[in-house]
Amino acid sequence: MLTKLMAGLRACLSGEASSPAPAPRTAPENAADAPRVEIYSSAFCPYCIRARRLLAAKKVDYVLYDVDGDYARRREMMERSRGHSVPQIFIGGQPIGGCDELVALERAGRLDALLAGA
Ligand SMILES: N[C@@H](CCC(=O)N[C@@H](CS)C(=O)NCC(=O)O)C(=O)O
Repeated sequence: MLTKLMAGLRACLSGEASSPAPAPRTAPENAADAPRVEIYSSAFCPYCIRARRLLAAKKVDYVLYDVDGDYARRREMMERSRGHSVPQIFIGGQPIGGCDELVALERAGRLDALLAGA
């Protein structure tokens, strides 16, 4: 248990925590029929920052849920995603996983289609 916690902490600290996440986009630039993108996130989580950067680079609007200190929101995240780490990302209501899964979809050339609702 302690080993797992330490590994998680190390992973967090070894990331890009020093650079801030981009602000969530507020101007709705997604196509009107594009699926809703939601991300459960924590302020100092490098995986969250990375995932949000990727979405921002693609000019994707998303709904951001900050789970820091919000136990109800974190519980909702765990129930919806069946995951316990942040970020947890949903596209069109479907859980796609965390940052690694988002990046894997991008590398596989499948993310744009998902974001377009194809
Ligand atoms: N593979 C995951 C790693 C995410 C991760 O380790 N997040 C850390 C925060 S930086 C976390 O939530 N740790 C707590 C836990 O795993 O319960 C991803 O790509 O999203």
